[in-house]
Amino acid sequence: MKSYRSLLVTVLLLVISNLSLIWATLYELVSSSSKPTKDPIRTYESKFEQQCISICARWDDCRAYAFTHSTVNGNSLIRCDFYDAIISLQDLQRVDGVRFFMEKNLDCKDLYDRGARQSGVYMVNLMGRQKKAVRCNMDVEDGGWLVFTRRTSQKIENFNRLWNEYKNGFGNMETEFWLGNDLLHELTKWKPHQVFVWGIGMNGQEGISMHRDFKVGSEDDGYRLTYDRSYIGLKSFEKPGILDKSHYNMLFTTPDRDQDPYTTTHCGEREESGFWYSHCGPLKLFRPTGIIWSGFQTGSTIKEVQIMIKRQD
Ligand SMILES: [Ca+2]
Repeated sequence: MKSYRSLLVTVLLLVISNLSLIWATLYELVSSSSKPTKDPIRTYESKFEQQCISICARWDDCRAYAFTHSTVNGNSLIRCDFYDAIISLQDLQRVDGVRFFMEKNLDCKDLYDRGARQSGVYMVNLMGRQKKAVRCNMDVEDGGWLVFTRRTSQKIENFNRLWNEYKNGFGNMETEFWLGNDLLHELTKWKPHQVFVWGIGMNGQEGISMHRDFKVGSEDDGYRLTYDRSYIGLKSFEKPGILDKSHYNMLFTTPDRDQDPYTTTHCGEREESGFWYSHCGPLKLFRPTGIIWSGFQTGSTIKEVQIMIKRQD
């Protein structure tokens, strides 16, 4: 009888530890020294961290938890704060000794589908294999867009960069940046994506270009750019985009690598930035002097441009 009981206890412990393992894979550590600025929906005190995980996993409205471990008068105390919303990195405050966990999300689309509505920088588990902070645009066209480059009239970032810098990415997600061509290739190889080029003028007028099946080739193929050339029109915008006319099937060009088909000119050198140039192209986002998107608005009158991608349904 005694051995039967101990077997039962062992089996139960095994089941519990396996469940905890399954639950643990639902969350990931976002920060080891911060917690959300907003108030938790519930708080729980426990002796084991696993309890916090399993409670959050059981509640449909639990999206994240902060875990605080402290010792009071020699007694170990664990406090779990639960949150019902996905938290962006801007909404975290530094608090030593608090670890913050969030549901695993593969990309900005996952975040949007789970209720995130604020554009900003989020920690995601990209493609299920790479933990990375990415900028998500949740405002335009049903949200869930992963921004791969952003340029504003403030011209903060230097885009006059070399092949390897465009390959690996550079800049600051809060301001201006280029996510990286290797990552663009991996993402668009992983799942079909649509692309959305969005710009806004100083007068508030918006211009866009939107296409399905956006793909960036491998480095060996010069990061060749392809997409469905039919334009997806949207009523909220006045003018169609122009990405399809000049950039289709172009290889990536940087100031140190000329792959554009303009035989007498090196567009990367002339424009002092990288892009899928053809005849130096109508879309010049990164000139040191400002953004040019001919057919939309010219010169420095453009306030901001973002190019973003989203996993297709
Ligand atoms: Ca050339």
